[in-house]
Amino acid sequence: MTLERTFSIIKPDATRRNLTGKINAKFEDAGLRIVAQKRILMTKAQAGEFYGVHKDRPFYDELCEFMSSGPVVVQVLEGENAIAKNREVMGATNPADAAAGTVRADFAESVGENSVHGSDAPETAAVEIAYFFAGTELVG
Ligand code: DAT
Ligand code: MG
Repeated sequence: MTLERTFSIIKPDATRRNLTGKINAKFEDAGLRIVAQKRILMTKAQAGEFYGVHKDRPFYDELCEFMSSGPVVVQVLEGENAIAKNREVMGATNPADAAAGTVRADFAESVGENSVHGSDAPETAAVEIAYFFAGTELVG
């Protein structure tokens, strides 16, 4: 069995509604282990750097504003095929398209305020984990 790690964020719309536990239960029920986790407040500049890949998209400013509008929970999830599995549990970006039972179908408020972030590939997972966590903070 090969364990993989992915990076996840529980976004401000979800922490505001006290949904951290309910979202974590979905991750754990799917076989993902939370091997690191902390609640932080991102600055707009930090959100901008994190989402730099989207800097030319029309929603970039709104996204950075939103991601720094309240506390987020940054976390590292570990499991078999963790990246794909987490994307499955998250559901589609737009909650209107998200499959029943996914985090976004159950909790997201809109395409912008969609409750969770999850890495989309091994390379981005590695960069995103290192952006928020030191190796010593990950306890498998
Ligand atoms: P995902 O979060 O599913 O990986 P993404 O990487 O394409 O989606 O976009 C990053 C975030 O940007 C997304 O979670 C919410 C926001 N976003 C994407 N498309 C948007 C849109 N059309 N309008 C507003 N916000 C959007
Ligand atoms: Mg993405």
